[in-house]
Amino acid sequence: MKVLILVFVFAGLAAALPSGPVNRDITGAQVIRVNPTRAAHLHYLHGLFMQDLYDFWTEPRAVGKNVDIMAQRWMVPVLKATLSKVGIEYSVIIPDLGDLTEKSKVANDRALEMAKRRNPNPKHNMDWTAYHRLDDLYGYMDYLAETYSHIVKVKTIGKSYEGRDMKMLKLSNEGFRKPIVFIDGGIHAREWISTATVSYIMSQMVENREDYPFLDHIDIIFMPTINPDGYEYSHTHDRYWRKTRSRTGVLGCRGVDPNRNWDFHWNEVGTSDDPCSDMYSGPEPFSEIEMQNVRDQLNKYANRIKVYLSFHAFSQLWMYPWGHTFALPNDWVDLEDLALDAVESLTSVFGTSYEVGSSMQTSYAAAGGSDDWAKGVAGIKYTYTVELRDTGNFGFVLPPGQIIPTGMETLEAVKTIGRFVAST
Ligand code: 0X9
Ligand code: ZN
Repeated sequence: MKVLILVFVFAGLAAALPSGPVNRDITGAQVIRVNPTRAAHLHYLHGLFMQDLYDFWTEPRAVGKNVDIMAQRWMVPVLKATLSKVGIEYSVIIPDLGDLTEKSKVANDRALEMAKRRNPNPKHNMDWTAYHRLDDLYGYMDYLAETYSHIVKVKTIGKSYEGRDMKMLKLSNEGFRKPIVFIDGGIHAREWISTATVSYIMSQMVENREDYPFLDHIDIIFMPTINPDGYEYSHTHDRYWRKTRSRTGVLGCRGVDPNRNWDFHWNEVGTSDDPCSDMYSGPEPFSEIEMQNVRDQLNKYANRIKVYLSFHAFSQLWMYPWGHTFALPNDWVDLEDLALDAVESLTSVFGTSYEVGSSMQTSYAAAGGSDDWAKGVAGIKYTYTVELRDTGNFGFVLPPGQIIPTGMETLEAVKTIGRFVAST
């Protein structure tokens, strides 16, 4: 009885507080895995997800598919009691997120230190044995532009809200207007593996250009992080920060979910009007300067961009539009075919398996994503959102030792796409 009363007190308290991760404290927080075995479970979890009281690391997708929920310490008993009450079984996959985060920070700092010490090239600090800060990444992009000036151009396409550069690298041997593959990463700050993977692929293709003959026929644009403020904040303050860092007018609740901010069916589904929410779509479409900057580049090159790839983490999904409706684009078979080929190449490296399908089918409803806009407004035929490793064992804190393997396998997928574009 006492427990029950406590649960209600906690639940009441939770409802009275602003939702979302205000001053997120992860000391003693847990990540809890549930497996909805019935449609009713899924429905219930979806309701919980929409309440925005917890950080859903993976959203309710389908019966039989795990859902990982992060609960802050004081909400853990509430969540467990809630799940038990409705008969949903759960297991604790991360018993102390604060502890794990601290350990992974120590491991990454050590890896960074070692990378610096062993640095084979004094002209930059970048490597892929650790997750690097923005300065190292940008220093490396500038180094590539200087060293490979015949094929690389690095441009600052604008500034972020907090005044950081937004750098874009174009790999091209110019000559004529070739088709383009546009690749971005880091739209969600905490998804570090996406920034690291895009920069890995960029590095391989620039520094070993001769191994990629299809580059004679296509150009590739790389933007390893399109949310630089969020990325830095996730290194310095809150490892699980997802959004931009713009002021919202609500004290203590900054940022907009940049992947809910694009002007295509904006704010229709899977979004929030609450500035404290991690899915806040913003006061209006393209309220975020960073997304305006990327939009302008996509518009600029729209008739040459054949494939738009946006890398995220995690869940191992290769998704095509739409994210705002269950309906499929008319040409979905073409998109699915290319995705299946890309995933086959990826899997051939280490056996990592990916699921392929539309965003709505494979994950959940979410309008205002860059992929939907790139197809629906910019008219780019092949647009994909890729959720990289893993499937939840480490989630956002994927150990740095997995950066290179993730990069290697994803590179194979991008090569398949590059060859396809070059041959059409
Ligand atoms: O919700 C998102 O923005 C993406 N998942 S994540 O866990 N990385 O946040 C999926 C986006 C899929 N595309 C659309 N819904 N348009
Ligand atoms: Zn994401």
